Amino acid sequence: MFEGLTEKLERAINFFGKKGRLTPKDVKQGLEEIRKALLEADVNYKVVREFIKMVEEEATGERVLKSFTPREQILKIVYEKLIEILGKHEPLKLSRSPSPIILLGLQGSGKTTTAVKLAYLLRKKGKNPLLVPADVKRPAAFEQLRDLAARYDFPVYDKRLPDAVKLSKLALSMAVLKRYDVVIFDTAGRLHIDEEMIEEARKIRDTVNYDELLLVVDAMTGQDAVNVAREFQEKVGITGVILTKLDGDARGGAALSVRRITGKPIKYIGVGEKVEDLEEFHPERLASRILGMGDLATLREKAKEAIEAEHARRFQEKMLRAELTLEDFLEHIKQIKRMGPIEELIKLLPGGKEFARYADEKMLKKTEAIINSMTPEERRNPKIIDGSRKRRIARGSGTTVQDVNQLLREYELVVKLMKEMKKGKFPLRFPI
Ligand SMILES: Nc1nc2c(ncn2[C@@H]2O[C@H](COP(=O)(O)OP(=O)(O)O)[C@@H](O)[C@H]2O)c(=O)[nH]1
Ligand SMILES: [Mg+2]
Repeated sequence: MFEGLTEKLERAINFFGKKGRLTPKDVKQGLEEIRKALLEADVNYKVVREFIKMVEEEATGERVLKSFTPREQILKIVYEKLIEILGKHEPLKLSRSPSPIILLGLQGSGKTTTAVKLAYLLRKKGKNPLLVPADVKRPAAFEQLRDLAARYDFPVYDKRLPDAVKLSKLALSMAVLKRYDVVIFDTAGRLHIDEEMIEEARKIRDTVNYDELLLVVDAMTGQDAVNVAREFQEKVGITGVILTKLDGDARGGAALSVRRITGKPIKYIGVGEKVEDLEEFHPERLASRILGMGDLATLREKAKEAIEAEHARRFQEKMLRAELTLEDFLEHIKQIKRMGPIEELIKLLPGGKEFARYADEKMLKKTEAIINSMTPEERRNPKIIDGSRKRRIARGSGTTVQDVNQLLREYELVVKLMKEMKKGKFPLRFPI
């Protein structure tokens, strides 16, 4: 996947490694290399321009971490900006039962294969999908879907009608009746976009009250894929894109351009011919693949360490003085949250298990609300929090007195652990 791009970007990024300190001129020159790498990978020129601008602003800005070499800094920035350009992960919308999902796209883009792949992914999530061959013109299209689906025991709507719109309508009623919870429509493609195809897509769009109208595009076709996506977006309107054949020698241009050019999210990526070869799109994963993993893992580690070290130092100081306030407690929990893979870090924490619950988003919000409803005095000296204060705090934070009690108990537990640690009862395992 993206070998050419990975190699070229690596070379461009290594360019920054040669220098001890970077001058603005060095930065310009390095960026020029990155720009070339992206253009050669067939990334849309507007997207390239935007990307370079984003990287440049960040690279010459203040927010650079001092403990990083210039090469590491640029790698980090490029990684973050790739993620931004690729766009956010947006889960498939399944708002009702059955949820209709329409697949559109040119012939050969991978619609039929993707329909079955999607059914496969959805079944793994406990769904019961029905496949609908809405390409009524080519008998072979029906047979292809039927045969592929049969291998995995997926039900296929098998009524044959000359009208794709009528067929879609009937299939949908059948899905309601038989309680399928997702209906995937595999529509007719053409070699090129033409009016007839657009018209049919619009009709099906207007007939089926869809949850998703997904365009399947072949990533190997680079900017052509992006142009097709733009045209579909303009003429039919889509809710997202599925990029197929990213396993081949796709250069990366389609993947990196499609979100910016169409404004629509990439929802899935096809990474092989097999039915198992469809993945949910996650920008970090794709960006990691583009940049090569090993390098990034080291970088991530280092970034984490740099941030942790500072936080840990302050936290540790307070701990050793055994004067952790509720504010510190909250900051500490937030910090853990920010650092990602919670489980790993939890293990390193003093009183790790007690903290684990706070890593949960809801719990964190609650804790934050409770602490925010306290007066500064209460935060510094929780001992003064009596019954009436507890009631006030609970009311103010939209929680219950039990919630407040629980937080205070856990805080006390941590303070106790700290004291024990101070006495050397169990060893400090820092950072964090
Ligand atoms: N390597 C690879 N091949 C794919 C992928 N998705 C589809 N294909 C192949 O692309 C060809 C066309 O796919 P098909 O589903 O028939 O496209 P449709 O005409 O849009 O329905 C088939 O040979 C598929 O096996 C993918 O993600 N990777
Ligand atoms: Mg097909």
